[in-house]
Amino acid sequence: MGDLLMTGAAGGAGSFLRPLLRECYGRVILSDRAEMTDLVEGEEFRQAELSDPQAIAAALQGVDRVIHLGGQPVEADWDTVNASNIAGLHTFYEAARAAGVKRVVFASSNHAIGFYGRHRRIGADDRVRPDSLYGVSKAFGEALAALYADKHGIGTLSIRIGNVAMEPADTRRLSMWLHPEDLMQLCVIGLEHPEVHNQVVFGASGNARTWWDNSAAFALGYRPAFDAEHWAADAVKGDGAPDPVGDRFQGGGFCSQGFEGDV
Ligand code: 15L
Repeated sequence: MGDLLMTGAAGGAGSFLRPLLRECYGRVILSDRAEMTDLVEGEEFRQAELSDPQAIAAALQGVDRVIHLGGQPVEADWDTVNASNIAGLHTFYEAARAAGVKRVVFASSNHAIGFYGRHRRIGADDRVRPDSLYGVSKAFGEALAALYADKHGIGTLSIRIGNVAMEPADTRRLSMWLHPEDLMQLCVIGLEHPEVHNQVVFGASGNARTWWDNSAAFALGYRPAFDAEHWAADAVKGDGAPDPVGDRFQGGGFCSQGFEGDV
């Protein structure tokens, strides 16, 4: 059996997952474009920038399963999004194919479907409605994952992550918050479940106010242990000033950035 690699390991979700991965797998290879110096027993570090095919190939040596969190994590200009999340993701999948990787957990995002209204309940098969160039790049990532699954046999679980944090930060997050342990559960499903080929699931805990039908994840055995509602009284204190556009849509402020439509 090959090694497990996690890209984007220095980021927020990566930092939450590190101890959980060590506990579950004992050994994990971490990769990030930023240098990481706080390694502990069971962790190895391979520095790589997604736009550098040689570095990505070196990071993937001996690896057969990847949690791919790396890339641009929020909205940015086209060149930045393209370098990491479009061209960079293609570089990553090509290197993964060449390295013989069998499974990828792809960190997609709620921003691939951010322009659905908050009154809508959607499932993983509803069409994408990106709210930003970043959201478009995540929709592209889901499509690239489908191609590499169907054509090259790399099974991928694309997780449309809501917001990973210890507690929900505001009213919007009450509907799409994801506790790190629930994220870990989804990652293990993505890495291990024999039926994963090219599935899209929602990365959300068992939130009472959810906007998402996550039956695709439940069918794979996902049993979230947390519900944002438990923190509802505190979460609403995190709400910012009213946003007439963002407050209507699931993607929140990503929708109002540069918005020129009708409110
Ligand atoms: C994301 O996709 C981002 O990576 C994260 O930083 C948050 O902005 C999150 O979405 C969110 O919508 O809360």
